[in-house]
Amino acid sequence: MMATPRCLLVLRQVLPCALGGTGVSPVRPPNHGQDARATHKTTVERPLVPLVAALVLSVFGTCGEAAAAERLNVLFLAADDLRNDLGCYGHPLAKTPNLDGLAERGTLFERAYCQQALCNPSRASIMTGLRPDTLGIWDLPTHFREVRPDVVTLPQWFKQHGYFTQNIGKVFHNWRQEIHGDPDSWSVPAVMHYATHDSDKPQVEGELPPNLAKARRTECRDVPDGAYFDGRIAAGAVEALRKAKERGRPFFLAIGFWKPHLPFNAPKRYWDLYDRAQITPAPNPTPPEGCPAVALHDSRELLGVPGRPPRPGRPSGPLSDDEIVELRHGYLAGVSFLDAQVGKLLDELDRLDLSRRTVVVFWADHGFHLGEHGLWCKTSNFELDARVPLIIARPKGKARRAKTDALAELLDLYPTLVELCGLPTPQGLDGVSLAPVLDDPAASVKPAAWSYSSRATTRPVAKSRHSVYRNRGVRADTPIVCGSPR
Ligand SMILES: [Ca+2]
Repeated sequence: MMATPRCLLVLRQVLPCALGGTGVSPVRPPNHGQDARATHKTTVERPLVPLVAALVLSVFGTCGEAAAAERLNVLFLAADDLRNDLGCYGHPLAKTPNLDGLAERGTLFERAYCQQALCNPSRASIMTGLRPDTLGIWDLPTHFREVRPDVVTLPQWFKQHGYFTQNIGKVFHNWRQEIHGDPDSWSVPAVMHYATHDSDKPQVEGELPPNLAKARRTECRDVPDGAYFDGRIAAGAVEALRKAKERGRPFFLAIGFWKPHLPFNAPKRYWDLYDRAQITPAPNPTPPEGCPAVALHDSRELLGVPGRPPRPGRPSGPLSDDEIVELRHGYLAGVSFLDAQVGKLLDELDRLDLSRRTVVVFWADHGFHLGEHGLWCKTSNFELDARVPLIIARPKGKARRAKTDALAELLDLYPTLVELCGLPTPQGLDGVSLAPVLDDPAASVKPAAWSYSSRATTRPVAKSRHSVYRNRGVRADTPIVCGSPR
């Protein structure tokens, strides 16, 4: 549940290893800065690829269709701002029976890392299989099509190989962007994918029950799941699974839940799963001793922008202890709300007898802080932000019930799912397939995992993590090899 100050101390202890080449090698920053962006013209984005794929499908005709009918489906489940606060990851309070059940029949990655603890760069990286530095995207507004118009996304690759691809909910980050999601990725238009989190207001028939929560950006109302985005997304996903079953084509169904992202507005029944008396403020509410300022931020997403007047209806400034505990309670409620929606999909998958033919993957775009290190929300490279839950469950009957310490990066999902479903692997991806780890949890496919930010680049190596800092807010700056953040 908590991150310890050990994170950054460990970074420093192992830095000589990264700089001097001793220990784990070769470990180099992959594809940094402009050089990488200029030279990384990949096969995956060449327009020739879809033409070749289409030609192959055409040539093989009905044989290809028959083969496609035998292919595995993909249920691709995304969570927003979810750190590893799940029962299956050992959280002492979290009630997440459905995700725990998914982990029971799949492989749980103990050391999976996002590529940047911010929605857009993380999701752009996952969906293209390219690092933030390869894409040149470290911020919220830049859509990956602006910098890589011909890149072939993960679902687009499946679509080009005969799959029916569909998106319900937030998969691509899209708010503040001219392009809404990525229409090229899907066989049908995405739905419930473009909004702001604060527009997730309760929708009920009749009188709206009172808000029983008091802390800023919390809401506790006795309303049904469907009052909020994620309840409606789950209902839409259940319907999509039924139609996919009828359609009979292999499918790639991407469901993006908006929780447990702020505001913490899970329906009351999920708040009621927890005893407030058992919830405490973070035991490490101050930055680690000697922590460089570049590793920290001002928590403006929750606390407001320093020096600016608070937004209407949104308090700013320090939190009281009661608020802190209520926020931590609300986060857990959101995690359980999310878990319940995932459960609806997994139950429907079983009911439709699709579990035997479907790979289920669950991931979060990045983690979150709830007062640890004096931080709220995300964008740091501490473990609580960079480390993410990742569960991959192959079709039932090949259950692993495994946990692995193998390093994994979210951009590895692209080559992993492609391999699991028997598709050709496009060249030029920055990740590697995790399939060997699914076969053997003791296996390892990479020596390092990298997380980036506009302030810092961090890479876990073996059992440690290394940092390379870039200038804060300067996207194309040459990274400064650690120890002397400018
Ligand atoms: Ca996010």
